[in-house]
Amino acid sequence: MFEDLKAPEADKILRLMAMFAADPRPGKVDLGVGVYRDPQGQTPVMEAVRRAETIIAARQRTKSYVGLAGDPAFADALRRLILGDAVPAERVATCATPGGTGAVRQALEMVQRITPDATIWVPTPTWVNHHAIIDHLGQKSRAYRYYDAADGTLDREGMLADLAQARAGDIVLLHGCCHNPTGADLQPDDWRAVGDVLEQTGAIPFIDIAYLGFADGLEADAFGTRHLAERLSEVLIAASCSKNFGLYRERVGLCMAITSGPGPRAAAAGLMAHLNRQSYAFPPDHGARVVQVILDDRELRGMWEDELSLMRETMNTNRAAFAEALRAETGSDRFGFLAGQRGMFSLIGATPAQVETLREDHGIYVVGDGRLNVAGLTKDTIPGVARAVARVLG
Ligand code: PLP
Ligand code: TYF
Repeated sequence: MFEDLKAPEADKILRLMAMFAADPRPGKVDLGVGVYRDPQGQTPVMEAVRRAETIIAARQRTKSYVGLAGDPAFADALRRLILGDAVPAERVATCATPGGTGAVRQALEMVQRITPDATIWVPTPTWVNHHAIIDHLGQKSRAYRYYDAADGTLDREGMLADLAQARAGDIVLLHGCCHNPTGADLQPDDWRAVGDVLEQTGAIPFIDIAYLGFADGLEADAFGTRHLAERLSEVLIAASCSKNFGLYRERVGLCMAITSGPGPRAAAAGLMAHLNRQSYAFPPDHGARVVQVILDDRELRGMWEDELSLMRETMNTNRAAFAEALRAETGSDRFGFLAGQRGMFSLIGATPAQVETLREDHGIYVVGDGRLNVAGLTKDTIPGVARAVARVLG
């Protein structure tokens, strides 16, 4: 059966990760895959996570199965973190998934099951896995304008004009905060305008929120999600704890469906559990339990929030320092937009050839579309990276 098989094209971000690992040059700099790094260049286990794991190790008496939708206490804690009291729990169906990617997959599977003719509206650009999963499921998709590359900001007018063309029941994919790959986010006023368009068209938002707490703080970063949750009767949400809890390999995600009331909620919850069953039955529990223990314990939660704030400050400090170094190198404000964007990623506007030169000649690893992970920078690497970017992008 495998004789004539052609392997599908590999994920370009993960391919870059392998190339970086194989590069023997000592001065190489990884600005590729979306992993947070501290000022020493490490991705440590967060202290709150370590403590929660100690508590779990001491108290856990069984590793028996939990349930198809995962632990309800985890779902409840993460729902409250993201949604606050924007919607009553009786309207929200939840199901734990392997990572945010699993939540994206399960949400889109639900759409496929319920409304196979729906068009999925995706921002240009968006995370590569959005396209990969939508194409895998054979869903119809349409691009909406999102990013104004000329000044590194949201193309608000283009976005609203395109989304006005969505039909009732279509799905509009939005990034909750820290847009991947542009770092250009919707501001409260933009969320309100998107809410207006969704109300007018009857399209349903699908919010992918993988970086809560990485932009301006837990409350500020949840604004858009909560705003739409308050206004609309139906919202899909895919949440990840990979980044903000540093639990990448544990695979912690939650799929949420806000419904109009208890009846539809029960049906959606049933469908989610069913979809988990078809794919892998029980979602991973360890990382989800770590998140629940942290969120439900005052001391651990405070510790986690402090650590998260430090991570956010590191990224925002890197942004300002990198923009400043590029200003000094280029004598222009061409890269000034980097300081105003949020999250791990920004597009530096490099062509594929320039990305290759950065890698081959300077040992600087940036994703092929010119996406750079600002968390991969440190005080020591910023001057060299800025010099190389200025020279190569000349
Ligand atoms: N959605 C977006 C936009 C992402 O950038 C990521 C990457 O981390 C995810 C979802 C989910 O990641 P994971 O499956 O590792 O939780
Ligand atoms: O965009 C990123 O770098 C992260 C990590 O298939 C990631 O979101 C990259 C590729 C992938 C899954 C996760």
